[in-house]
Amino acid sequence: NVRFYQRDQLVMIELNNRYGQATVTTHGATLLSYIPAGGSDLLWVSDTAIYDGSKPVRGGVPVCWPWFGAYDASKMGADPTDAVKKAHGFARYELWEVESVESIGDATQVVLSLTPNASIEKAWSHDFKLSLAITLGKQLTVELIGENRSDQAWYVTEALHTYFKVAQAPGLVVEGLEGITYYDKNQDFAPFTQTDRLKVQAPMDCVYVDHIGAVVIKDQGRDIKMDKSNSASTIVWNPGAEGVKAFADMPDGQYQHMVCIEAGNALQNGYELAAGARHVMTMTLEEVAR
Ligand code: TA6
Repeated sequence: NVRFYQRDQLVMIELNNRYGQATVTTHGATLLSYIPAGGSDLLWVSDTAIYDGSKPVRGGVPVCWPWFGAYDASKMGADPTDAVKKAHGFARYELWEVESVESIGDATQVVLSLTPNASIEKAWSHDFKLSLAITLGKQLTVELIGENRSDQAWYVTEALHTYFKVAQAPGLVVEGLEGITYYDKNQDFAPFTQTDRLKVQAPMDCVYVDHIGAVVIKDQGRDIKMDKSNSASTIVWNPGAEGVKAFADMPDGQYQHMVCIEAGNALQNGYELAAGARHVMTMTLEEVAR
């Protein structure tokens, strides 16, 4: 119930069992598809996504680590390397190793890992191990495990940058963020409070902080639940009709059918990872009955 195949330059790993199907590529450890048995894909991938390894595949669940968004030298320190700091960290640009593929009861799990290499060392000077464990069971569980293998603490921000496939993004209702403070990137990160259920705007680009619970996406004909642990931020992004034009790997109209709702630790929810310490952030996805 595990199949390896090639798509253009990328290696794909497809898990299949009684609970459905999940596909991940070793490039960036990006999960690209999750289809619960009898259902349809929860994840969106762009029709014009690039599979040649030159950039992250646009869609699925890119891994943003060890920083989310732009590199913040005030928090993370002036790194001795002077290379350009890629947006959302380096992990999603790298080729990961397949560490294990196994059955756990009736679930199927694949674990991918990343350790320093020549290209990472140009962008970040610390020793680490980053792992992503994807478990296809009754729910889909994604664990992002960061380990500090250096002799000093460093600061981490991160996200599982999940692109959900939805019938209609503008106006889409998302429950679970009521009462939460968010910072709006489209308004210079000004703070606001989410008073009611969220109705997704296109465009929107907001980081909800100190939010530890689940969200439920009220898609047409189905509810999608995203739960998480050790994640204190939830990020919601849609580029909108104008913004989408800046993305060469996203056809203009498709912003209407995707929304990023991300489990993360961003802005003030970043944390120090002590020398020798390990941090596990978990996200679970499932379709729930109405
Ligand atoms: O998570 C939201 C965000 O940071 C947006 O600001 C937007 O730029 C998006 O991610 C996509 O980023 P990317 O680097 O993948 O083009």
